[in-house]
Parts: sequence; structure tokens; C-alpha cells
Amino acid sequence: MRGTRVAGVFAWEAFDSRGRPTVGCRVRLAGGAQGRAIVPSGASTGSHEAVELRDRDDRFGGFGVSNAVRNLNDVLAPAVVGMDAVDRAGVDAVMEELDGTAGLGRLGANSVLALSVAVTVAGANGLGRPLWQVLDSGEEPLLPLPMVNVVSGGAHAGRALDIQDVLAVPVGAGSFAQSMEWAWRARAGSAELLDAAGGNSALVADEGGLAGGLATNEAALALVTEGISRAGLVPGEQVALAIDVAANQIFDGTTYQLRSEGRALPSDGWLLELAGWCERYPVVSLEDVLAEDDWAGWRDAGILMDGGRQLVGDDLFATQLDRLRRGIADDVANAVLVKPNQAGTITRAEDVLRAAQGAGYATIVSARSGDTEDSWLADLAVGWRAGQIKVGSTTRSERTAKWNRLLEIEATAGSRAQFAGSDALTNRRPGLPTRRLDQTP
Ligand code: 2PG
Ligand code: MG
Repeated sequence: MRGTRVAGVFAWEAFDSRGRPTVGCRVRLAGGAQGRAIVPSGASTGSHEAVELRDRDDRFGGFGVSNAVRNLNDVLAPAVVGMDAVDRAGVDAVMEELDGTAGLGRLGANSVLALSVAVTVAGANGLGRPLWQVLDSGEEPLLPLPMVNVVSGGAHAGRALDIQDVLAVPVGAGSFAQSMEWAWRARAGSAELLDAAGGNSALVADEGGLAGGLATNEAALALVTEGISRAGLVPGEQVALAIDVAANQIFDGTTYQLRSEGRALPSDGWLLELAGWCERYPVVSLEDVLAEDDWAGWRDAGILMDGGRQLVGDDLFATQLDRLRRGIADDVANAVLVKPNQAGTITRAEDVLRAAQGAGYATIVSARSGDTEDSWLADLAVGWRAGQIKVGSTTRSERTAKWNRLLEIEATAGSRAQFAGSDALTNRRPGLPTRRLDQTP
């Protein structure tokens, strides 16, 4: 009998980093190996993502997950016990069939993902290999280029700013470790400037980014650009900027609302505003610039890919294959954020990543704003050769858990480690179209 056969499954109600209940799951294999996972949860969620099951009763203000936990223990576990944990696609298929809904909301995508990840981790442990290695087709680990949160706004920071994140992308770094040191310096330089201007860098948001103390959205871009310089690094050459607008959060159905500035812009006006920012600051990547179903607006967003800039769909694609395919056909973006809990299973998330890579899209594996002490996401980014990863800032343990795992993988591999660096960005990929707002797609 194979030692990687699932012998037992146990789920419990745990907490995520925002202090909300989430699903924890432990899988025990016949040979004695175990796998454990606690799943993340977003705040700026898209309406097309896989559906978390919440209790919506008196406990935890309705955020409890006791029904999802019960479904895992009573429905999913008996079906998976006896299966080979190495066959994660088989396990995921059984769970999808048991749920029977596209969004996995009957049993809960939170319970399904917890078991999907725990089985994958257990399978790797059962084989006695690091998780990234059992996911990888290559021989050497490919460390991703990190996007590191420096300033937070939107739903992650009490809406201190309208845009959600300004991130540092260490485009000139030669290794993952160096990229993290540069991102750390960019954050430290920005924090010093914020404090000098009367802000308070001790106040951090959900993902550990600096929160509050800035008058306008553009001030956040200026702060981080100057923070990079203050740290002795060259903006754009050594460390560039990325922006996650998380535009669902500012779209009222008609216009994009910059409430902190008392302005509202239609989609084309908002795109021109963003294009202006890109002229004034070294922005190499823009995410969710428009709302998830503003497909007509997204066609015009090609203006932002001008010069090969990376244009990322997060809530737009929601790690769903059908939405990614539509985006590729309509040529609305050139990169995709891959969030396992938007997909619902590891298999679905990997399918999206592979389809994107096949279409020449850049791929960024991403944590959620409510995350956990787990580090499996780091192994996925390496094993899938995603090229990029986004897990928040350089503070807060649920963030550093992932950075620490990547540092460990790189240090362990020594000279065998490869670093994706700026080649991972869409703008370094040849042959990608660039358009202007006045050009018909
Ligand atoms: C995002 C994520 C992570 P959330 O929008 O990219 O930063 O946020 O998990 O709240 O959706
Ligand atoms: Mg996003």
C-alpha cells in the first residue's frame, strides 16, 4: 500500500491575520507524513471569485466558518480518505464534483482550498521533497521577482487613500535576497520621509504597508519614488513602482471616485489620470485599474501598456479560466494575478497560470490581505515558475513567512538558484502590442 495514501483528514476553525475566522486543515498519510494548511481571505474581493462559506450568524459577527469546517470533516474528508495525495488533481476533481457548483460555494471554497493545499503539502512531505520541487518541471528553483507593498490605502487601510497599494519592484536586483534588501530600503526611506512630513510610520495597514498621512493618491507615488532615492537607490533603474488600484472599490457604477481628493472621473478620464502618473513616476506595473466588469473601459486601458508596461488583471480575471480567456481574446491586459483562493483549488489556480503563460502573459502569484502564517504560497510561486510574487510588505509575520521561505529556498540552492528578475515583467517580453487611447483596438 502506498505511503502517500490519505489516511486521515481533520479541519478546524482558525484565524487569519485580520483576525477573522478561516479554515485550517490537516491531512495525515498512511506512511505517517502530514500536511497542514490555513487558508487566506481577501478584503477587496471580486464578485467572480470562488465563494467562501461564512456562517452569517451571531458568532464572530457572521464571519464564522463552522459550516465550512463541518463540510470538510463530514463530506469532503470521507471522499478523499484512501486517495493518493500525490494525485492532487484527482483529489480536486472529487471535491469539485461533491460541491457541484461553479463557485464551490455549497461546501465552501474555503473548505475545498484548505483540503486541496493540505493534500498537496502532505503529498510532498510523503515523497520527502520540498513542496516547490514536486510542483516543478525544471531542475533548479526559479525565485520570483517580488512586488513589495510600501504604502497602503483602500480597503486595507481604512480608505486613507483611494488606490489600494503602491509597491516597490526591485527591477535591478540580481538575486531574490538582494531584491528584498532593496525593497526594505525603499520602505525604510519612504517611512523616514513620511515621519518627517508629520505622518506616523508605526501605523501599518492589513498587509504591513504604511497607512495614512498622505493628502492625495499621487503623494503616495511621490513618497515612494523619493523614498527609493533617499535609500541610495535609483528609481526606475534599481527599484521601480507598481500600483494596485483595486478599482472595484472606487467604482460607483458610473464613475471612478477619488473620495480623498473630492473628485470623480469617468473611465477614460481616470485612465488619462493614470497615464499622467506613469509619465511622472517610474511605474512598471498597474493592477485592476478599472472595475471587474468594465470590459469596454478595459479595452481602452491598453494606453497604459504603452512602452510595454505591465497591466495586471486581479478582480478582472478572479483566477478564473473563462474570464482570463475572454481577456486574452479581447487583448485587455498582459499579466494576471493568481490567487489560489479566488480559484478554489490548487489545480484550478495552476490551470489559469499555465493558460496565461501560454498566451505570453506575465504571472504573479499573490497572497490575500487576510493571510496566515503558512508559507505554501512561496513554494507555489517557485514550483510554478511564476516569475513574480506579491505578498504584502516587509513587516507582519504572515507576510515575512512567505519572504522567509523564498530566502530559504534561494539560500539552500546556492549557486543553483535562478532569479527571475525583471525578465519576469511583461515589459521585458518581446512582441507585445502597445496601443494608445485614440487607437481602435
Ligand atoms: C489584491 C489583494 C492583495 P485582497 O487586491 O491584490 O493585496 O487584496 O486580498 O484584499 O483582495
Ligand atoms: Mg489586487
